[in-house]
Amino acid sequence: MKFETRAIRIGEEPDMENGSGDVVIPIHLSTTFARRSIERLPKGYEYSRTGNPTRHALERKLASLEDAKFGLAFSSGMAAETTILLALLKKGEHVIAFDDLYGGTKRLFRTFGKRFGIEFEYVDARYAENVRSAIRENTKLIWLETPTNPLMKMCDIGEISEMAHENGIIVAVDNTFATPYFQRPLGLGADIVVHSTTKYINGHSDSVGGAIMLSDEEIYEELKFHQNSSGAILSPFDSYMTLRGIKTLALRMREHERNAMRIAGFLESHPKVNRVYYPGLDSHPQHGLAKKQMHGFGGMISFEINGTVEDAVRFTESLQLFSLAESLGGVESLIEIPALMTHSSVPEEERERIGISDTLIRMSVGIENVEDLIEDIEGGLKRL
Ligand code: P1T
Repeated sequence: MKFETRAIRIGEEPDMENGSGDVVIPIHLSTTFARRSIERLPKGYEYSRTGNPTRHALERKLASLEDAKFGLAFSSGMAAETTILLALLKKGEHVIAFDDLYGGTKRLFRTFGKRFGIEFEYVDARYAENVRSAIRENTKLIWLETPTNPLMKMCDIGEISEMAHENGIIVAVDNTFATPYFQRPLGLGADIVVHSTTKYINGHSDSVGGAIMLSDEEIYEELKFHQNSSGAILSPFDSYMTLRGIKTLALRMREHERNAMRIAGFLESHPKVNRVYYPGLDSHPQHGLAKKQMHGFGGMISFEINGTVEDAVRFTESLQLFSLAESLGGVESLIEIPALMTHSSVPEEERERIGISDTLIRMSVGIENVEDLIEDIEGGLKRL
């Protein structure tokens, strides 16, 4: 079955024998499930934190889209990330992470590492040799985002996974920016895929959620145990919303990309724009890698305007169609300044070192009409 078909059909097969043949999975609100005897659970469900039919439908769909055996749906992307750390790491272990990551992920690593005695080491994973030279005896996990938030840096998932496995290290990839429509890390060699489903997967900015997809049964059981223990589950209503959103993932991603390509080209040729970070541009230093490991380039663009922080703030505040807001991946276009918003929790000198300047602007290009979007940006740049 192809991607578009799976996005619509998997997990929501009408139940013609025992159910009423719903073509859309119902929202199962029941917190508990009655059984005939202690040993006989109806369809395996006992208590809704442990398992819920609506959430299960979503988990099956998510797993299918990432070519994974197993899926788990969480109450947020951060809840999914926390569960990976809880399930896999113990005191004295070492984690290698890409130096450009979502600010909240770095905040989690910082606080978790300090409290539980785990060392997180950041490397520029664009160059796989940097990852190799950071590997130690006690390295347990390599954490990657590709493309990264917000600088759109990429790393070679296949090459890094190979060197990780030679050393018995687990590789987790945050695939939120690319989505499984454009990139499937498990097929490239990674062990775990993590998502903030709040973004493209749900796609409509009306549900906060997270997900983990993987095929290793042992790691899956460990993650499931910790999810159930901590209770970091997605609600039945949010599971339903996300199931509904996913059905148009392919359509939306094609349109996000088409609009982003046009806008990236427009920005690149504009005299008031200094630099554009978009993997689909020939000028992106890793355009070749993007073509090799992705099936498309997505809808996220970062860029530097030729001006001061005040100019950047004025520009983002002056737009009409791009809402000034954190988050990304919804049908509506959003704009933000990472240093002041999504990445403000990353210490200033660290931001400087990896290239997140105070004038860097990040755009989540929506699927409105692209001419309207360009007119909005053009007007904002003119006012500078
Ligand atoms: O917000 P939440 O669903 O908990 O997901 C966290 C998260 C994880 N990974 C990536 C790559 C992310 O971008 C995020 C959340 N990011 C934003 C809110 C943002 O505006 O960048």
